[in-house]
Amino acid sequence: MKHLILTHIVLIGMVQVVCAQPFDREIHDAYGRALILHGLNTGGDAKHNSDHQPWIKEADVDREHTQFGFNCVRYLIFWGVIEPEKGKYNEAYLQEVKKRVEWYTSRHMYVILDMHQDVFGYGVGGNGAPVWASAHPLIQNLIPDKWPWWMQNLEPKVIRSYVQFFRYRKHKDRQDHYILCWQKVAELFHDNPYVLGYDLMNEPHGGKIIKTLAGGFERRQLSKMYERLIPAIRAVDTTRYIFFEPRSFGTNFGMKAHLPQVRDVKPGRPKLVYAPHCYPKFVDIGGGYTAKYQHELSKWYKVREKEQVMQQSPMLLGEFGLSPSKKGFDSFLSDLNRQADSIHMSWTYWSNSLGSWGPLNPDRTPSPILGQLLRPYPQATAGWLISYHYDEGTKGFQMEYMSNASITQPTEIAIPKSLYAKGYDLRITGTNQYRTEVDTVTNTVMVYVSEHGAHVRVAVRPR
Ligand code: 9MR
Repeated sequence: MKHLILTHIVLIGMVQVVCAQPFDREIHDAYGRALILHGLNTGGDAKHNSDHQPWIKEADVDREHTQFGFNCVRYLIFWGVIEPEKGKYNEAYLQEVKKRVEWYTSRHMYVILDMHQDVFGYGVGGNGAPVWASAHPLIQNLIPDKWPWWMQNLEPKVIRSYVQFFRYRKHKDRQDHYILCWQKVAELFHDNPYVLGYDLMNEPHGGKIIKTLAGGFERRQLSKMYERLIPAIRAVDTTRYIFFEPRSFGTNFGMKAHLPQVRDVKPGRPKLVYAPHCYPKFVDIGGGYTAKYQHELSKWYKVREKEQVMQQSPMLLGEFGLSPSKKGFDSFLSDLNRQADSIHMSWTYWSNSLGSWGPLNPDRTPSPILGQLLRPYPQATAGWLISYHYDEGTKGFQMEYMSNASITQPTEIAIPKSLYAKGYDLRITGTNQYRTEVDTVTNTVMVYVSEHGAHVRVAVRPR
């Protein structure tokens, strides 16, 4: 839905002029439908697996598509695996990525390619950047292993590596190669319509904590890196979406970002998506979603909504997740989902690796996480999506939209079968010029409305 934003109010004497500027709150498909994406990061295990691919087989992808109703994946790829030696590309790895990407796209699931990194890269105990792009690999480790993994970012050699990467004028070749690496990926995927886009850098970090928290990193370095990278990707690909993240440190918790508005350079409407992560303090690393920390989640949302208005882009919550052993994990996921639905935010859960935080146990049976992620949602809306809502208690689902009859493809709603053991009733009001179809393989309901501008209401109730 076009989101009307009051961008500025100009007072001229007693006359108040309000300038409004519209932006798309949702990602749109090639037919003009508003998309809501639900899917899984795939997967954390790829960081450590010898082939750097996630555990999945094609049958697992099929199960996500048909049984769980997911319509996308955030697929991890790594600069250091693509370009292990400076200027030499690992074509075999890219072909293996392509093969797996096609497991999704052949099923019309959307793929977001995430250039992943944690703790800078392979040369300094993390993953992401190639060894050759890191500084001082031999400086000794100072941070104890038992501390949370992201504390490794305090290692001097890690700090130095980030600082050098983002100090462009002095160490140009690091970013230049990162950019070439993205061009290589874009060349491989730009003509696959179900590759939705490119997540430029997972959880960017500036190295120096004070500078990072104070905003200098995002204002002067990260945004400049994006200003180099986005035109380079656009030279190869003007049709995919570009997903960009703020700095991770603090913003994952719910602190505000300092990233200036990121701009696209393609002709026509920009195709950018703001893609922050949500790990409110101290839910996943502390005592869980207890009364003391529940407000941290709403705080996170408030901050992100403001930033979305500034960024003028749809939002994807690229990562959120926690262990099902944490107190209140289920309320956390249900509160998070409710708020995501209320602002039409797409999401990808961290991550689908088996066991631990994953929705499946090591034997591939559902973990308690899965139940919290399965819900009806409007995957594609042929018109203006006004609202959608799922009540986990009653299992009732409602959505409202304004039909656009010039869109040839239907509105598609995922209705995971496992939620409705005895079936469900579907009620459509607001128009009588409609027909529905059900895809019994994917459990998707398709609604075709031939009336233009009808205020359509769809309701699903369990039998
Ligand atoms: O869950 C992941 C954990 O097992 C790893 O040790 C760690 C370091 O690689 O990364 C964790 O995943 C993080 C992801 O890569 C980036 N966003 C936060 C995730 C959860 O902490």
